[in-house]
Order: sequence, then structure tokens, then C-alpha cells
Amino acid sequence: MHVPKLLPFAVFATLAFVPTAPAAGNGALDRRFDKADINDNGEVDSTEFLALEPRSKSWVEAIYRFNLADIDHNGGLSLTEFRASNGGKEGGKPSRSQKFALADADEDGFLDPEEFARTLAQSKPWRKVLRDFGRKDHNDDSQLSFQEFGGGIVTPF
Ligand SMILES: [Ca+2]
Ligand SMILES: [Ca+2]
Ligand SMILES: [Ca+2]
Ligand SMILES: [Ca+2]
Repeated sequence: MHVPKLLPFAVFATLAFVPTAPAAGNGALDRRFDKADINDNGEVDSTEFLALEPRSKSWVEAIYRFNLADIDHNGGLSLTEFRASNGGKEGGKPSRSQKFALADADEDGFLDPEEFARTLAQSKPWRKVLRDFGRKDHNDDSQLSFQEFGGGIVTPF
């Protein structure tokens, strides 16, 4: 936060205090935040956030909501961001093209099996990931195009 140098101390103290001030009715959410913040640095990063997610959810679904909740895009959720997003539960689900783009870590426009796994339930065994991958990889080049992924003929880029 940018604070002008000549701001009276009292005002500055109030501004600085607001984001961490306990608010009524947030008890359960705040406890969840404390529990999620494993390294106790006052922010829930993506790894800590993923640990909160049920294993039936895919990595891309979780990261999609994490990114929406991370309003200042600093890679972590402050308590304020955590509260505003109801613990990262707001935002719904990514579209197919958003899933594809999120999963494509090296941004080459294709998903390799590891990237593809990010679009499936985290609990899915690797052999099932590979089986699903093989079914979709019609040209057997060990890469899924957006079309093979099931995205239709429109590319996400
Ligand atoms: Ca943390
Ligand atoms: Ca943030
Ligand atoms: Ca890729
Ligand atoms: Ca392919």
C-alpha cells in the first residue's frame, strides 16, 4: 500500500490495522485461514491452498479459484482476500479452454500427460491418467492438442 509520507500517524495506524482487524462473524473462516497457513507467514500460497482442497477436485479447478481470490496477484491469499472469496470457494469452475490454458504449464499449446493430470481429480491414479490420455491422444504423439482434449475446433489462443 502506498502511504504518503506526511500522513498523520494516527491515520496511518488505522489504515495499516484494517486488513488484519478481526471482524465479527468470520470466526470459522479465520480459523480455516490459520490452519491453512502452514508456514505461518500470514498468507495462504497455492500449495497451502491445494492442501485444503478435496482430492476429488482437479488442480486446475483449485488454481482457477485461487487466482480469482488472489486479487493483488502476489501469489498468496491474505486474510482479507481469503475472507472476500469465502476461503477461495467463490468463482465457480473454469471453462474447458481455461482448464487447458491453466494446465499447459510450458505454454506450448499442448498437454503432456503430467499437464493433463492437472485437469483430472487429484486422487486419480497415474495409470488411469495415462489410460485417459491414451484414449484422447488420437494421433499418438504423446501430446494432447486442444481438439484432442475435447475443446472443439476453436483454439484457446
Ligand atoms: Ca503461508
Ligand atoms: Ca494476494
Ligand atoms: Ca504443454
Ligand atoms: Ca496428440
